[in-house]
Formats: sequence, structure tokens, C-alpha cells
Amino acid sequence: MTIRSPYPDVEIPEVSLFEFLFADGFGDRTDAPALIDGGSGASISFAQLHGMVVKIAAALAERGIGAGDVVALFAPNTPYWVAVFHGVLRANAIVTSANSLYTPGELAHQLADSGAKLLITIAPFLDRAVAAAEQAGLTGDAIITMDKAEGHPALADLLATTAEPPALTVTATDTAVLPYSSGTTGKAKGVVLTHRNLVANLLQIQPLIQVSPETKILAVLPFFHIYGMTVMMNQGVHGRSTVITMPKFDLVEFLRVISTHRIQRVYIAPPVAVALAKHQVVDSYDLSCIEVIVSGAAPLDAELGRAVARRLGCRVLQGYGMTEMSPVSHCIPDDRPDIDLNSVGFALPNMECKLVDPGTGKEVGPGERGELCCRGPNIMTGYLNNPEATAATLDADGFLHTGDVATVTDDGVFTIVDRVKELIKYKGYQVPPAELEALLLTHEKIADAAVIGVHDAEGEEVPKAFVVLQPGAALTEDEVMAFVAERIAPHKKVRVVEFIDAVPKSASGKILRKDLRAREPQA
Ligand code: AYL
Repeated sequence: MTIRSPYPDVEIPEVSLFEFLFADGFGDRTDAPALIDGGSGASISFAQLHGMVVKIAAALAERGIGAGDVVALFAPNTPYWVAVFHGVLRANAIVTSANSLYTPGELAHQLADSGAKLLITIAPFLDRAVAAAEQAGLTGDAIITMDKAEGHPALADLLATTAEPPALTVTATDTAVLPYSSGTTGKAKGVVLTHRNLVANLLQIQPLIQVSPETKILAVLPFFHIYGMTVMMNQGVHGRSTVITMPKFDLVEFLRVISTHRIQRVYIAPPVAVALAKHQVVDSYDLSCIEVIVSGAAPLDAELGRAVARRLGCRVLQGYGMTEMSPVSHCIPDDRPDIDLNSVGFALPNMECKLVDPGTGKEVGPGERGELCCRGPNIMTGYLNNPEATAATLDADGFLHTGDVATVTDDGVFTIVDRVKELIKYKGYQVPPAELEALLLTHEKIADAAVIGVHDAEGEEVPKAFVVLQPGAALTEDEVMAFVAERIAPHKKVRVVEFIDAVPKSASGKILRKDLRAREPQA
């Protein structure tokens, strides 16, 4: 049984993201602030943003960047991030956005795998950027900084060009972005999202969560992640709203920025809800401006969400999605505060969903648990250069198998109840177990390893490694954790270690994660 969205379909124009967002001009919003740097208060109007985008496109074209070329963005949220992102797309090229916390090794993997020709970063990230570029075979000239740094061209140099921008030749079906996601299994892969995918998701979100020119949106979640990219950055530009950027999460600064800029719309991942519900400092700020908080990227505890709503006197909603869906597929609509906050609300317009019993492969109906499979105009075309992973995720009918287990009511309200994929989510960030297992195996004293997600005392999901030592070798838990921590981004750290005699495996050699999970005390 296919469950269709209760909302009428929306029409998706066959245009590039640039045409969709910029082509009509901005009417009476031309001189209004499109972006404000939350820290300094410096702002960029819609007209200025448009001007920068065109200049950046022209300068990139001068440097030989054009259709099919990939440009990597490795930087925290600032108004410049937005200008560079759209400048790359306006140059007919493709953005691959990298996690700001990446180590050189992680960034090098993404640069090489995506075939990036250029890396745009900031001076404080140059150490890691240069090391990664060297590993990936990019030369020094291929690194541009958004601020100024000796020895590298800067964004100001690009903006100084007198060249005309190239003709806009990309079409709706061309690739726009390559964010990285591990999907249901294995290591991080390039998710191929087209212009149409990104345009579609903006239009699909609109009937459930509207933004207007009066809306001020806080962008503290990173633009490099699809949640920030679509829901904060592009939805903001589309709504002619003002987006206030923050480069990283710091509770006091977060509260100050909301209160100072009178922000009405705050998008968060669940750990921020914990702080908002419990931290004393929250009472020191006037947060009466907040109208709606939307939580996504990991399960929100409904009681916690209600505590935030009561304390701040605002609505709290939950959305669900996946990088591979551009990303939003489900959301509690803004005008339905009656909907259970444990749920992720309705399927967005143009979405078709089915729930499939992971054991039997049979479709199940309302009230029963099944793997959520989704089809719609926002679904990726596949993983970059990886037909096996694509075939394992997108079925012949075009349904994406999410690896999440859900239930649905007769009214079409979905609740995510479990996850059948390997993926661990730490504070909303992806931690692919396969990557940690491969890293652990590079330790000379480790014979075998398996990683699963467990819940810590605060209920946060954390990676736990089961480690088999080489015969006669000795290693402490702390040594294992330190070995991993030195080599990967902080959110991927192994936070619990247990030594075991053998990793349980199937006859074909696959790690039996459910056997490892069964050993854990139930939360
Ligand atoms: P990725 N409840 C439970 N699990 C969730 C939820 C949720 N509300 N949202 C995301 N996940 C998990 O690619 C789930 O396992 O995208 C899903 O397959 O980093 C995985 O996270 C996808 O991780 C929104 C709502 C953006 C969600 C998003 C998704 C971004 C995370 C905007 O409003």
C-alpha cells in the first residue's frame, strides 16, 4: 500500500537553483538584509548577494571552472558561504560541502572521491586544507580563502574581477551538490542531488513550514550539511527572509544572537533542545521573539520538546529526512500543534511512502512497523560512482530505502521507531561504523573490531567499539579511544570500548550487529 502525502502535489519548475532563487529579482526586498553575520552584525542585502554570486561565477569561469567541475567548500557558516555556494552553481559547476571538523585525511577522501578541482576555505582552516589538498593531489593555487591568507588567492580577488559571468547552461537535471553521507551502510559516499531535487524540496516544505520576508531564521546548524543547506540557507533566500549565520554552536552566543536579532525561527538538532529545556542561563535572555523551533536530524524526545515549548512559549515541531532526500520527507506542519511530537508528521507533497517488513520484504499497513521507503522529486539520483550502493538503496520502482523503521496512522502521521541501518547519529551528525572499524583495524595490536551505537546516561547515542586484540597484545580502553580520536573528526570519536574474544559474524563474514546490540543493557 503506497501512502501518499495528504497535501496536494506542488508543481516543480524545470529550472536550475540559481534561476529559481535569483532570476526574478527580489522586488521590494532588493535592499533588505538577506544574510546577517550573527557575531559582527554585518549584513548583505539581496542585491549585494546577487552581485557577489555573479562576480564569483565570473571569476571561477576565468579560472577554468565550468560545467561538471566540482568545487569543495570547507568553511563554517558565514554570509560568504552562501555567496560562494551560489557562485559555484552560477558558474555551472557543482558544490561538494565538507564538514568543518574534518581532519586532513577525511577531507582528502572527499576531495579525491568527488574529483574536486578547487577548495574554498578560511585562513584558520588552512593547515588542514593544505594537508588534505596535498594528499588529494590538488596544488596550492587550487585553494582559495574566503578571508585573506598569505600565498592563496582570496575571495576579495574573485570579487574584483571585471569579467562577465558565463552563460548559465546547467539545467534542472544536472548535478548541483555532492554532500557526503554513509547512507545505510559503508563509508561516506557522494550523494548526487540535482538542481531539481533541491528546488523540489524547497517547494515541498513550503505548505508545511512557511517563511516570509518578515521571518528571521537562525542558521547555527552547518550549511555543509543538507539540513542547513536546504532548510536554512536556501529556504531563507527563497522566502526573501533574513538568515542570521553563526559559525558554531555556543549556548550563550546562540541565546544572545536570538535575543538581539529577534529571531522567530530556530532550527535545531535534539541536543540543543536539551540545553534549551534545562540550562539556567536560558532565563537570562529575552527569547519571546521565538515563534517556532523545528528539530530534525535525530529523534526528538517528545517530553523534552514539550518542556522547551512550555519554557519558551513557542511551538516545537519535528521534521525527518535524509541527505539522500535533499533532505526533508516528513514534517509536523506549523499549523498543527495538536500532532504528537513523538511523530515526524505528514509526508511532504509529491511524496509517496511505503512501509516494508525488513524480514519478509512485504508491505505493512497502518499500525505496523516497517522500513520506510520514499519516492518523490527530492530523492537523489544515486551515489557518485557507486552503482552497487545506489542499487542497494534505490529500488527498481524508484523508492529510496531509508534504513529507518516507522509506523503510520490511518491519518498519515508517521513515527520513526527504530533504525535498521548501521549508521550511528551523534548529536545529529553521521558516524559511519564501517569507517571506524576500518580505522581500528589499522592498529597493529587490533585483530578485529565492530562498532555500534549505544545510549549513554543522558540518552545520547554514542559509538561503542568492540575490540579483539592480537594474541598476546595489551591495550587499554583509553588507548583505543585516543588512537581513534587522533585520526578523525571529534563527532566520530569512539566513546565506549569493550574487549571481546571474537566479533560475531554471519557465514558470509558480515558483522552481526544485532548480536552485539543484544549484549547491551536495554535503555
Ligand atoms: P542525514 N527522527 C529520527 N531519526 C531521524 C530524524 C528524526 N526526526 N531525522 C533524521 N533522522 C535520522 O542524512 C534517520 O536515521 O540527514 C535518517 O535516516 O545526516 C538519518 O538521520 C539521516 O541523516 C529536517 C528534518 C533535515 C530532518 C533532516 C535530516 C537531516 C539528516 C531537516 O527538518
